[in-house]
Amino acid sequence: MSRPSKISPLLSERLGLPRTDKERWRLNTDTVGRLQWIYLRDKETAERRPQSTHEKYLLGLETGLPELPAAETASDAALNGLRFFKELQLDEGFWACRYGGPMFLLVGIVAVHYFTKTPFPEEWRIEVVRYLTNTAHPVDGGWGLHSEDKSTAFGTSCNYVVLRLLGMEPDHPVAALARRTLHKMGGAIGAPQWGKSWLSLLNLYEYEGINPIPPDVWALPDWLPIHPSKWWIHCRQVYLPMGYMYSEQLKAPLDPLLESIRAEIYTQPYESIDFSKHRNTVSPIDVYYPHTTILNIMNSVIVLAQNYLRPNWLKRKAREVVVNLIRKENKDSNYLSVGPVSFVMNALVMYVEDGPDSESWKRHLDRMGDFMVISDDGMLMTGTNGVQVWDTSFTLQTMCMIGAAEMPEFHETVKKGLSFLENSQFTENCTPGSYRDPRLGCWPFSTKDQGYTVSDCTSEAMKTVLMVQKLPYIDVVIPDEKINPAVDVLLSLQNRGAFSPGSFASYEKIRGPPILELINPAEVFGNIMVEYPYVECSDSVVIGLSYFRDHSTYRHAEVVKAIEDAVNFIKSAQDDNGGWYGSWGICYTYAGMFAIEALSYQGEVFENSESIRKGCYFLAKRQEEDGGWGESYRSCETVTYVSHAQTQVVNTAWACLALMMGDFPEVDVITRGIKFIMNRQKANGEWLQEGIEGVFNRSCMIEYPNYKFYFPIKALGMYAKKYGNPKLL
Ligand code: LAN
Repeated sequence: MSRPSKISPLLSERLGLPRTDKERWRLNTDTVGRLQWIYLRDKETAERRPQSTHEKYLLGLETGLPELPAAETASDAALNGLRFFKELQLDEGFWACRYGGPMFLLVGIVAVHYFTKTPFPEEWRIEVVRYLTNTAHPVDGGWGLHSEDKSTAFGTSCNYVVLRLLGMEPDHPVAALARRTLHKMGGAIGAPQWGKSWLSLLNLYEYEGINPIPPDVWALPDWLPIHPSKWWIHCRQVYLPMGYMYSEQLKAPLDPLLESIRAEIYTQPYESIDFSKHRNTVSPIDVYYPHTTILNIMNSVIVLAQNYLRPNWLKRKAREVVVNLIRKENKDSNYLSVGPVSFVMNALVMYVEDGPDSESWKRHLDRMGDFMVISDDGMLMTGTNGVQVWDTSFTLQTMCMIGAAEMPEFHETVKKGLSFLENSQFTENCTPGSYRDPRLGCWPFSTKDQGYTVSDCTSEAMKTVLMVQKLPYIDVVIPDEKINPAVDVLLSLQNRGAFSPGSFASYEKIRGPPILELINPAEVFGNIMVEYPYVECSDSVVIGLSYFRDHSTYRHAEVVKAIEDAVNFIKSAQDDNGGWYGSWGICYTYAGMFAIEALSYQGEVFENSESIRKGCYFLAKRQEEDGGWGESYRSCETVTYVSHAQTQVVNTAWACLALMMGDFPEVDVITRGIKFIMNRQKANGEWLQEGIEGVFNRSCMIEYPNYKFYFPIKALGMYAKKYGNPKLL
């Protein structure tokens, strides 16, 4: 069951909660995509630097962008959309957004500030309190794993603690309601392992009540199939510092505030709880991936072993190995780490290891703001340090595909975007011994500084660069010699042998056996232990390599073979009913679009391809009465198509794109979808935010606010090109 939508006016306003002055926020950026919101306390400084259109838009302020001539055709609507979206581009060429959704991140950054006695900036404090107030469940006042989730013990315990640490009194109506809901779920004792770890750091839980996170596994020989270097990158980068916290039993000193929180979040007195009996206590509402018997047995054995058999030298050795790897991760990611959870944990480890005056801790501190974004409902912590390269790639591709890139009014947008992609290409490999693959010549999802390439991000960015550089007014800034290394990496990332041959995973090749999932200890996430074959990643790589195949003869035979093998994988991943399950977007509409696009690049269309026929019918059957599509995030959890209560512009754009790329003969179905998109467009060319668009690990949703721009624009523009741009409205 999803939550009712937000009530207006915002709860924080109805309750009269303090807020900062929206007109004082500015977004600091640099040429490699850094995003940092700063608050100008001084009025005069604020006046000297007027807010830009994108800043106003992101803050939910009036942008003053004009009404555009009413669209009659799909092409008018596409161009109107682009005219609006172009105004949101930053000078450095990329687009910003609020990359929110996950509701378990703030606890990390607040806990690390509290532990290290680092003052939490006042404007952040005010706005985080507003955000949590505004995102609390409208009925029960709790929080879930993500912003559209039902309330869970994880979300509610962690965010309750955040509010209390940030100064909300326990009898404040927001805190009181959340606490009541938490108690109904059995209290904070039912938080999953990650929640228990943060609570333990804050001295609000006891380490003996957490299932073991032995850092010692890092000291095992790395050829072993279970060695963490074989795990999915996010899993290994989170469990690395979490293992350190666990092994060193890091704990904030008890103080009166913590003591009173201890008394608030449980259903019995803190001292009366035997924490060692609660390693496996997780609120049933929270559980997505229950423990397996193997995991439970393993945990019990490790608990005994670490209490009685773990020699001190092993503990020391493990600590040394872990800290060294964290230092490498910091260097290779410019202190950002792969994601927000490992980022704050690594910061904590550096504080403990190197001290409050150390360079390493200060570098982390300087990065904290890269994850904090201000929006109309408050301030949140983002899922990565942005979506810069991903959004820029799709926007530029869209402009090329629909012919807008050739129009003089968009030349600057394209040039700036290309220059950002140029600045974002990796120019160095990672530190040896960090278990990282080559990345030279590749692109990231967010920024070059973050340092991680993803198969599909490289492929989509590469395709974009190739497309843009074919435009007559563009100088080639990334010549073939600089594209070829990206192709080398893409080819090296294709899975071979036992693990879904032909497919592509996300950051790396599949390194470890999927059976490792049996020891997934996180309770709330699925598919985290190793890399998996992802249909969308495989699609994007096929699309990029196909484009490259027609552009260059470099490693031609291998490129052709890689495409062929990946296409076979894509076909084998299609369900009997014609759908493809999407792992990173919601869900079947998302993956359907990518898969059909990939196949269409091989000359497959409805007429000649069974796979495309099935894929098209799968989508066409799910069109709603009003001509739109609406897919619920529940599709991701249940692995079967679930309709959303409301039709959605983004799902509709994906479905229409799929049907057009597959050359679906019932054009009327597509036309109704296109009209639906046009009807939802505002007079200034924009579309408003609807349901959440993305997902990870099957259970956690994440926002992609710019999807509502470039995918509808692409669908409209493609429709106009393909069907002669008839008058529709
Ligand atoms: C992302 C965001 C982008 C996404 C795509 C490129 C869209 C995808 O095709 C491949 C996987 C990738 C890169 C991806 C992986 C997991 C991420 C990084 C995220 C969904 C954004 C946030 C998420 C990360 C794991 C969140 C932090 C939470 C933990 C459980 C560590």
